[in-house]
Amino acid sequence: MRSHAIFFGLATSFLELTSAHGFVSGVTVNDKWTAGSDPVWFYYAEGSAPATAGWDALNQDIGFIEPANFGTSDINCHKSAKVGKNFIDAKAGDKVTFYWNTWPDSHKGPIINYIAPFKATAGDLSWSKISQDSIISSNTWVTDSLIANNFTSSTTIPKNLKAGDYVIRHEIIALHGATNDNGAQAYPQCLNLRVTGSGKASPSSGTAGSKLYKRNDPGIMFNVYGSATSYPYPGPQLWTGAN
Ligand SMILES: [Cu+2]
Repeated sequence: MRSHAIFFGLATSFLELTSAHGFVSGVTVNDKWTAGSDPVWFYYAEGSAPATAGWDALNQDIGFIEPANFGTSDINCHKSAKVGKNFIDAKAGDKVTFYWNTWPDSHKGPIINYIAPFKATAGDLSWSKISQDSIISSNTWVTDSLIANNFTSSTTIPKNLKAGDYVIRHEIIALHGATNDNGAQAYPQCLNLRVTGSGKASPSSGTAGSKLYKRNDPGIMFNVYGSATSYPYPGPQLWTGAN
């Protein structure tokens, strides 16, 4: 069994050094809060970490998945992720607002949301992209909006999505180093989602996490310091079959 006090102390100092990045501390749907996974879970005594809807991962450095690892299972829900224990309750058509604990100004890039039919193992998830945002206006990115909105970002659950259990994957791809090969940084966050409603549409097929991106995709090797007015989104086309 891990020693709670000693490891919590280490975690606190480690998180202070690296807290410039962030994680999704939770979501709201219709003003109801559901907690996500806090990476500090790792330092709790075995079995005593709080149960949340978020997938726990080995992201205690609040770090990222580098493009060299985009072909691995880690790109699904962050490093060595384990299924969340709770679910966010929502109706098809509801707005889900993600609360990041913080985010650095310098880490501009797109925010992309996916859903997958629920599976308990990251490598079994098959993703359909439901929304994506990037450049708002010259040199202003959706990550700037996130910071301006108290570190929040929202997406809408497709209104005709069939009721059932899903995993929602909310991701920021930071592009501050992306002019270099292997310089982009993916910050995927997964949470379990229980959808109700009378919708009829199921994602017919999705994309395995390990097939979403390649390190030389134009949206992964991208100059964020130029004056681009459009952004070549990486990953599959938007799935609109339940809109
Ligand atoms: Cu960074």
